[in-house]
Amino acid sequence: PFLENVIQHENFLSGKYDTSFVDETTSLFEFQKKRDRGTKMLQFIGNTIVNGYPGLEHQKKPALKPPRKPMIPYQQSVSDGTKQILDQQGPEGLVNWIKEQKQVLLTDTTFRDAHQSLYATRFRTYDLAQIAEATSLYGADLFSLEMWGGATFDVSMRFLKEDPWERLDTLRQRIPNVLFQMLLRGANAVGYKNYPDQVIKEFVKESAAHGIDVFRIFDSLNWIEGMRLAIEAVREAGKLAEASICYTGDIHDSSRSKYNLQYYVNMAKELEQAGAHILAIKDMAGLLKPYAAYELISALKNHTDLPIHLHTHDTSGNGIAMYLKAVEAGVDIVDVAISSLSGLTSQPSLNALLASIGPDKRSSGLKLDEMERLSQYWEDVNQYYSGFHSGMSSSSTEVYQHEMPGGQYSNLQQQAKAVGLASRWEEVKKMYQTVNFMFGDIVKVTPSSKVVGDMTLFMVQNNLTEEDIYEQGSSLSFPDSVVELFQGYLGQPHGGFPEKLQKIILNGRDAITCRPGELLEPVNLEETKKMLEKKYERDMKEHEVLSYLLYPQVFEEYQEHYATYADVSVIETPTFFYGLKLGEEIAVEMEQGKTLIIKLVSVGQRQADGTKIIYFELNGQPREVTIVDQS
Ligand code: 3PY
Ligand code: ZN
Repeated sequence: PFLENVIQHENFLSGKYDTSFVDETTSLFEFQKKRDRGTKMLQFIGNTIVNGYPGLEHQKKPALKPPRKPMIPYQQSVSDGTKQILDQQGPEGLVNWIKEQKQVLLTDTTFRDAHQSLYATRFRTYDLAQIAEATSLYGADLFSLEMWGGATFDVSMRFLKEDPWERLDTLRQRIPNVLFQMLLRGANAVGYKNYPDQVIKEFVKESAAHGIDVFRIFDSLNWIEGMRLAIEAVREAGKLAEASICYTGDIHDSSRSKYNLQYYVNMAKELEQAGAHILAIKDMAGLLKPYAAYELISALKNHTDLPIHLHTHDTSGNGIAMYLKAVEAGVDIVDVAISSLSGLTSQPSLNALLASIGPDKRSSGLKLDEMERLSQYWEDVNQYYSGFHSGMSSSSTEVYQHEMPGGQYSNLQQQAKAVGLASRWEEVKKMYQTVNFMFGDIVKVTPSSKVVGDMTLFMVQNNLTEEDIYEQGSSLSFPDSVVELFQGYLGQPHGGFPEKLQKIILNGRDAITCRPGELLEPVNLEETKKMLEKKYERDMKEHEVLSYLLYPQVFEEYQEHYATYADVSVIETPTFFYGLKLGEEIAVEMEQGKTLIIKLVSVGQRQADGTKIIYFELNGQPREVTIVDQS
């Protein structure tokens, strides 16, 4: 205000005094940006109180009790684990160690696939971090923790408004002993489309530098050409390349010979040749049945020298039975989730598997009572996220028909709801199966599964049958993702695309058969970094540049959110989703040693201009914020 008075003063305006130094000294006009994180946070909480959290029914804050957390003795030190073996002996040393183990090794997927598959990936770093130390202590005998990649990258920025890299750093700091594992969608990285080669290479390098040890790499069409670059990048980073075969169909169903035992054996050999350290069987939908598993694992053990890591989803309810047969056949590692986040579209229960293997036979060093304590924590945390639950309440062998990946089930449901098809979910599942066969019986896993899902919603929404597609053909405007799949931009499916449908969908457009990465415009990381630094007027970290390159719009929206509301990842989850109740008080630790005490005092009436004033106390001082009521 003082400066304003000066520059509006008549003597100043008339130029009576020499004020040219004001013009020449630009630093006079560089004001420190107001960085009141407290007010920004109140804006966020106020907005949630007035408008609700996107995607959740706007409802009163439910009564949510704090989670039961295992008590850990102060300064209890954790035992060394697989992380130390990798760091000391390198990938080959670790592979040899795996082969020497008599017990079946376990990967805990609780931090990634379990909540991706049950709660639309919405678990926040806040809740993962709270249990990280106990997980490190009790889980020292785990093979790995799958805790990153897949949908977590996108969802954390897009919906949770937090930085996925910070999640990785936070957990790495708290869990120093167990290998960290991520899911990498080959040339699609953690996205839904192919990225330029250099982005893939840099992404792997940066993820490794932030603490990822095991990269489970897959291609959504089982196309090995789409995986080679990632395998090489992981090897170069000195980490473990776990190359996957995505399992689809049923090797025991003679009417569907496209994906038979020989197909999988051939693929395993090719992956071994391509440089895999470990072979993953990625049964993303949970289609592998117990006796088929015995046969498949036995055959792969006979034909390759690689340790085998088996992943499944318990959608049918056959998960534990299947694992027991796989253990009998000599599988090296299996994926399980802590009991309260297991079952249904998630992984089979870690606790149940431990109990069923027993102490004598291929048993791991994990203790059931300690796993139960971890499970209690998650049982309580689940209630925060109940609004995102898939709604599936019992296992169902229906999955053997629709073949929908566990990680897609709750997401497709949300998508269907968003386009007004919630009441037609049964139809959606049937159509998903139809679309799979129209597409030539393809492997369905992100992103190919998303394309099948997009085509499914398109057909149900427009009341189109399979016949309609062939009859109305080129007059239809197919979803972009469907066109791109048939153009070859996600790679090539086993056996090629069905020609008739491809012709209809392409409608004169070209298709490619080479690796999309060869055609994509290379990106210049340095220039992108400079551009972002200019735009946001601050230094950009390498990993931020990568977040931008993978998801430009999501990254920009996240930056905007951060500028408006500051770092909301520090707010406890019930408040993040539901705001505060009248009179409720919470403590928010902004950073170590800096805590804000926030209390909601009252919520004003809606005013003529459509806003509401929310009255808080911030560290005992009255503060109010004005929020636009969007209802
Ligand atoms: C993902 O890619 O996110 C998956 O979980 C695939 O199964
Ligand atoms: Zn999975």
